[in-house]
Order: sequence, then structure tokens, then C-alpha cells
Amino acid sequence: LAQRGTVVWFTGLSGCGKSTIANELDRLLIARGAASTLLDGDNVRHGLCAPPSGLAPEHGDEFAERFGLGFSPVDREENIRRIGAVSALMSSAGLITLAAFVSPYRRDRDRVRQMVEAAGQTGDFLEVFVDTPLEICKQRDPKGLYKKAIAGEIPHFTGISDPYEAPKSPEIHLRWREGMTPADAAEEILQAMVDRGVF
Ligand code: GGZ
Repeated sequence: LAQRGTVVWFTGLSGCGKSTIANELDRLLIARGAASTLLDGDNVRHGLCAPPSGLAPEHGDEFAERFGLGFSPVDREENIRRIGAVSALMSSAGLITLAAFVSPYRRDRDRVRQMVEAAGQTGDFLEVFVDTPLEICKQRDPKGLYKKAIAGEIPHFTGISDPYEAPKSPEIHLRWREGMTPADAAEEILQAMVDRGVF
């Protein structure tokens, strides 16, 4: 392979642009012939971390209650642990794995870093902080979730009723600026990956 297995871990508030930038980067990588794969809330929370009750109706609600994940601190911890374990497996198989999750707790992200580095080598985990101010995320509000969270309809909503612990020394810090596009951000990450010899 012309690449080193690597996890590119995007973290940031809901609406900060993580998924959009990760999708853009995925396209750039594939266009350059790299083997890359993308995990985000849209595929993981409806699969790996979804309530499995529909698949095992004989277990009734117990299955959903025990194994489906929500947004409480322990549920998020388990969500990130599962995604981290999958990312570590994929990167040790040589894939560039792009993971885009709010992942608001520093401890959970640091555990993923340890898992990935234990499966591969130091430097195989690149944390990307998509640092878009809360005010901008609130204005974008693409799914109307901030509006609901502010109205008290969504408990534990990151940035409103739950904390976001910003990375202290991310490998890549994407500071929001006026007019910045997802394509610009993806190019910046790609350049950092080339500089680090990922491919
Ligand atoms: C934060 C929430 C919540 C709460 C639902 N807090 O903008 P989105 O919609 O598409 O991204 C958010 C997504 C967060 O899921 P993650 O798996 O990334 O979260 S974590 O890493 O913390 O486990 C948002 C939506 O789900 N969402 N409720 N309470 N975001």
C-alpha cells in the first residue's frame, strides 16, 4: 500500500462541519488512489451503536435498553469506545480511517488515541479539532437541534446543556474563519497528512 494506516479523528460541536469536511477529505484521498473509509454519526449511530431490538424482537425492549446508545456521558463513552475499536482495527489493516463524532470528552478521545497507537504505532492518530464557534453552529442549526436544545427539549446537548472539552494539543487545529470552505479545510488536512508521511 502507498499509505500508512491512520485514524483521522474529527472532534467538534454539532454543526461545526466535521462530517462535511471528512466527506470532502475522503473524496480527495480516494481521487489520489488512497484507501480511505469514513465513519460518522449518520452511519454508526444507525448501525453499530443503534438499538438492535428490531433484529431480535424476542428480547423486547431489554435489548434496546442495554445495547442501544444515547447521549448520556456513559452512552457517549461507549459510543466512542466502539468507534475507537473499529477505527483501530481498520487502521491496523492499512486503511485511512476518517472518524467524525462530537466526542466531547477529552478522556474518551485520549483512550481512542491509546487504542489506535497500541494497534499500530505512535503518529497513527491525528486529532483534528474543527474549531467553529458555538455562535456560528447555532446560526447554522441545519437540523434545528440547537433550537430544540435551547428550548429544553433535548437533554445533554453539547454546548447547551452538556460540556465540550476542547483538545489541548490536536495535531490539526482548524480555526473557523469567514469564507472558509469545507474544501479549504480538507486541503489543509491533506497537506498535513502528506507532511507527516501518511502517504
Ligand atoms: C450532541 C446530539 C445530541 C446531543 C442528538 N448532543 O449535528 P448532528 O446532530 O448530525 O451531530 C450530532 C450527533 C452527535 O452524535 P455523535 O455520535 O457524534 O456524538 S458523541 O460523539 O458525543 O457520542 C447531532 C445529534 O447527533 N445529537 N442528540 N444530546 N449531539
